[in-house]
Amino acid sequence: MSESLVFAPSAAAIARTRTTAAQYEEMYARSLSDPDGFWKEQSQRIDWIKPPTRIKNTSYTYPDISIKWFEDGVLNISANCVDRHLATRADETAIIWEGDIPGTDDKVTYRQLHERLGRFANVLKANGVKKGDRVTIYMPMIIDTAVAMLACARIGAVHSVIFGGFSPDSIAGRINDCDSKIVLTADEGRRGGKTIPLKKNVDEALLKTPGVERVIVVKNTGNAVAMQAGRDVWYADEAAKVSADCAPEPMNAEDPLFILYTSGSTGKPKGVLHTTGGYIVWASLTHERVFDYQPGEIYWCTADVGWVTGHSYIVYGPLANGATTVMFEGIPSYPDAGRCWQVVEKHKVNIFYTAPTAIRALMGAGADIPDQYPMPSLRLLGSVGEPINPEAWLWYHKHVGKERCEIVDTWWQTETGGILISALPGAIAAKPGSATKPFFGIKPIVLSPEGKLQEQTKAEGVLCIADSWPGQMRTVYGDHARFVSTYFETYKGYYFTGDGCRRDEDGYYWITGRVDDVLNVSGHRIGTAEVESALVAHPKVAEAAVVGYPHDIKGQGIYCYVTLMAGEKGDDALKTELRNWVRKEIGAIASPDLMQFAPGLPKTRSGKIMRRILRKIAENDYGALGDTTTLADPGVVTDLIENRQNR
Ligand code: 6R9
Repeated sequence: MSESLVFAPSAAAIARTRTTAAQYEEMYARSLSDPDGFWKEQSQRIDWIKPPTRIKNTSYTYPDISIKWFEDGVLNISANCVDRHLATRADETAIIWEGDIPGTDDKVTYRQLHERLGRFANVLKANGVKKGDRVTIYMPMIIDTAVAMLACARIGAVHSVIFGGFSPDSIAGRINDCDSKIVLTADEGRRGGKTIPLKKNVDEALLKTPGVERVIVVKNTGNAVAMQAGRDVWYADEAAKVSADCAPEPMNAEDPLFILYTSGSTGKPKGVLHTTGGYIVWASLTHERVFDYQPGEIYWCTADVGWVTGHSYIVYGPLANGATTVMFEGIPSYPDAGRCWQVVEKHKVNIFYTAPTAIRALMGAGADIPDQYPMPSLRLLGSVGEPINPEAWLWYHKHVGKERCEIVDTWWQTETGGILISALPGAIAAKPGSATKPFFGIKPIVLSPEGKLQEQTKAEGVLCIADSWPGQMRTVYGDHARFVSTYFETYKGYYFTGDGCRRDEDGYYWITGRVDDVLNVSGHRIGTAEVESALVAHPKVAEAAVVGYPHDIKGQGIYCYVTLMAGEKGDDALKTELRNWVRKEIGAIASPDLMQFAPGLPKTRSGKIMRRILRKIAENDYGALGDTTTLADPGVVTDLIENRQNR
């Protein structure tokens, strides 16, 4: 139905945009035909200590993948995000903080942010952190977390932010993987009316991390927490001992900026590594163009800084552009489903950027809620994290945007550093459900699953990117071979995104979801392999297979098939036990939605689990199982269908 719907840019968006339709076409063409010239010009948006003379030096030639941008440039990101705004907007608000508890808020100006990050940087130095060291940040959505990230960038330390929802075991794995000797945390966080025991989780994690020497704890809720003498210190005590004056460390463009762990189709989460120069050019340029950000506007991205969206579009992109960025500690449904709209009106937000899962949840609460809020300040809406279904798009447009706001559906990944496919307001017409057109420098290509290039405009297949862009990840931390094999081995010569897509006759891209064993649950990436290995680690579980199924709110739900050890009884109590076990092993975000005890799993004669069949049964689409004759024991399928959980 909705594929024929087209929303042309409004007159208001056209009148104010930084990028007209003609400029988009011209700049896009130039970015592909003359990347060196184009990116040299774009790099001038950054204050370099030494401007780069070498622009693009990248190779997608398997297996010698090498990605370098602006490689002889020298800069400091914290200086770009803060210091350089002091001359023009020192007393303007950099960050507005809105607390979980309605009525609690705070803000910092660029001048205050400068002071706070300098002091935090000196605390890190005084606690032994040096350029190149990895610093783990497990903190709530508070201003100090942005300060801590910028403080790392100030001194050239590499931060690894871990989402507050991850369990102690997950924290430990990430700390050990990057050999981080220091952890920054808070006593507790707040979210949706609950407190999150951050320090307690760190204490538990640290039982399994021999390398951690120091924990710096920010006082947030003020509730009592255990402090281990010699290891744990309060941030406030440390801050009192140092000055706020910390010169920015000159960093090479290719020096690492941060590691962010993300799930893949196999194995443990991998440490996606981003570097300095290319990342900040990409984050700031995309933020400016995709949101058509103009000075003085209030911009709110509802993500958590524990995800890449929080890195690029709460902290680095907006601050590099001198924006006012909102940091929200809470969740859209607390204390009620009107919270976001209250916050938009309270802070006069102009640009609102959220995820389809949140939109669908708010949709479920009823249109009469947003209808009570005129939200006159709103100008632009954004969506990220998963495909937005046209129904949710239309609801967002009507009830939140009042049919007056443009919508940008932004497709990108942790690996890409920033947005790769999105409409530009005032330049590219929207089609609900399509991420629309590629950003400058991005050449998406569609391949058949077998790897044949689909040259005609209208095509369907897997989505790859033909060449490098400045914001691209550089490697998997500590495992370059995994970087090469994950992204460059299957389709040689291209970056493989892991997503499927369709390109329509207008050259618009429609992302259809992951084609690998990665689930997208409420916009969070979860590897089926991770959930499976958590399940089989339980003493009563012999084997497990995990697949996704369509879920009204979450987009995808987690469906687990579990084969128990001989003699174990599969009942509801065990389901609860296993669910809690997965939450403990990974975190609440990986909590199984449906669980089915299966005496056997469908396998080929060579012993491979036939996931296609398990997916179909989980989708309650067992009439279309396809060929099951290659199964070692076709009988197991009958039992699986009879006992399916999604009906
Ligand atoms: C930024 C972020 C990446 C995966 C990606 C894709 C899905 C993200 C999307 C989208 C359709 C969009 N995805 N944005 N799918 N339309 N606008 O979400 O990063 O957590 O690494 O997830 O999310 O499947 O491959 P990350």
